[in-house]
Amino acid sequence: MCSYRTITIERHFIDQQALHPDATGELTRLMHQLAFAAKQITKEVRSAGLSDILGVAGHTNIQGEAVQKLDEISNDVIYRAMDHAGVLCCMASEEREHMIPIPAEFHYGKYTLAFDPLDGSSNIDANINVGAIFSIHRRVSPDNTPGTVEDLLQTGRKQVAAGYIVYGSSTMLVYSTGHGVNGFTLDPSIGEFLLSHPEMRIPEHGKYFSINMGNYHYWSEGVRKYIDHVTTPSHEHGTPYSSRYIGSMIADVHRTLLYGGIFMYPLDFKDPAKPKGKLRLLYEAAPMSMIIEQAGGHSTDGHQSILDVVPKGLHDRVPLFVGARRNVAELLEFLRKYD
Ligand code: P6P
Repeated sequence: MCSYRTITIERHFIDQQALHPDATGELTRLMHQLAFAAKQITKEVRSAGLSDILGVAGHTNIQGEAVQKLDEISNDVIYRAMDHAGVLCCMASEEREHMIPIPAEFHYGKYTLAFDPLDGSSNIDANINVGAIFSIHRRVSPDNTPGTVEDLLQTGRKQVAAGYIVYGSSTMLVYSTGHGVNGFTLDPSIGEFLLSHPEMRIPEHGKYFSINMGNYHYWSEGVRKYIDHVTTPSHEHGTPYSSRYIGSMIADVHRTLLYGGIFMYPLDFKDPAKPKGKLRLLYEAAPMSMIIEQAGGHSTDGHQSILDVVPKGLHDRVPLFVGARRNVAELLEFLRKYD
């Protein structure tokens, strides 16, 4: 009987594929290519402090943010791992304004990939956890033709698979195809992702809240009242909770998945250029929400599940409240009462 530690991610993909008799193996190949890209980016991230790839690349992206050199490297590694694989009809990246087509010389596959190649990249120089987030949909346009933006603009509920790769004390790949959540840790000595966190479940509740407190005076009354609640000592309510905020969504949500609590990036009135909040729907909020909901948690924009928000553009932003079911329910009570 092999232990979890010896189940490689490749074997897990094969086992998952066996659950779908009509599977063609395209999704398996897609996930395998993502795992390969993760190993390549791990090598770059681990050596970033020793090679001239820290710091900014000298230009800004569609978001108006300074592009980090590792952003570009990670974006290119994922693109080159996927463009020829014959499993995608198009892609979208945080680092590219428009849809990324599959070159005409390659087969057009039946899936789309939207990704944030390096979330939290502004923290790279401080050696803080960063990572990639990915979202996969089944195309809606005819097979064997070039993909279209409509193939990408689908709700999170329709994701075929989603997940993230976090480069921390170790490299972890966490993903779901709609049948629960599994986490794999890269064993650098053999270059394999091994099943380290089978069937991940988020606790029902947690005494952690994660939010950028510097924006307190820009939030709605409901959000401020909730934060006042979780920071006010009360034996009855078991408060105050502990505050945890890394400033890399991928790391903050990964911790929330493991320990419970809630991560929040509400709509704030600080930046008129971001009337819908800061985080992007397609390749940040929706994939991370699929993971949390598949693990038994909940995710909302304050009004509806993130997974039901219909994207209108590749870089739509949404307010995000995601975490343990009881923590999110508690937050929603304050929004309903005060907003
Ligand atoms: P702030 C990183 O730049 C990011 O997009 C998310 O990963 C993170 O949660 C958020 O921005 C942090 O934003 O305004 O708190 O610095």
